[in-house]
Amino acid sequence: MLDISTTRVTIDWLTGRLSGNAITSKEKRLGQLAGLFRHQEAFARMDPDQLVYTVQYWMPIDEGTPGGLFWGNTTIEPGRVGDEYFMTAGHCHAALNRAEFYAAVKGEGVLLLMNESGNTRAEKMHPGSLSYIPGGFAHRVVNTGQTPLTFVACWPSDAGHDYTTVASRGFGVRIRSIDDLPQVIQEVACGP
Ligand code: PAN
Ligand code: ZN
Repeated sequence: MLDISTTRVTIDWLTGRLSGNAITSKEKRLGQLAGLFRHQEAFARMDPDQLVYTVQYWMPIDEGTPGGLFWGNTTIEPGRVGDEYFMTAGHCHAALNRAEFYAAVKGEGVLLLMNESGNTRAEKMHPGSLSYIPGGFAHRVVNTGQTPLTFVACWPSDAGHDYTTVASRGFGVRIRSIDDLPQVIQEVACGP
């Protein structure tokens, strides 16, 4: 007789949280995100220890292995730097033709997707939204709501992460609160 084993990892679908020994996690606090937000003066006035987002990963095989998959979740806290909402740093995959799924569990937000020509589009994220991020598209998530935004993600184990491209060129747009509503605004230098 064959034993039926239990899985090494479980998901709480109400929260997206992963449990199990194989899970790793990371936190991003404001102080680690210098240069990300447009309004540098507002940034300088805020607590560098303030939590912006947390990530949990399950990497069942070594990073870089072709043909495998990784699973993770991200929770972005509600908040703003000036009129710009809290968001992930954003990246493109180092292997440019590697895609990814994002599915929102809780909260409200916007996924920014920028192709290699620098054209950006924005997609709503809400509980149940499922977004396909094609290979070659830089991706960033913005929490436009009053509560934490949680989404789960699945991506290839040989995708890799390139943060320098997004850090230097941005997305061409920013999601800002204008008259208390999230708006996609073309990037401009921070004025008075
Ligand atoms: C996600 C992201 C996660 C955090 O797992 O890594 O949301 O965002 P940053 O990596 O931009 O800080 C993913 O897209 N993996 O490929
Ligand atoms: Zn990714």
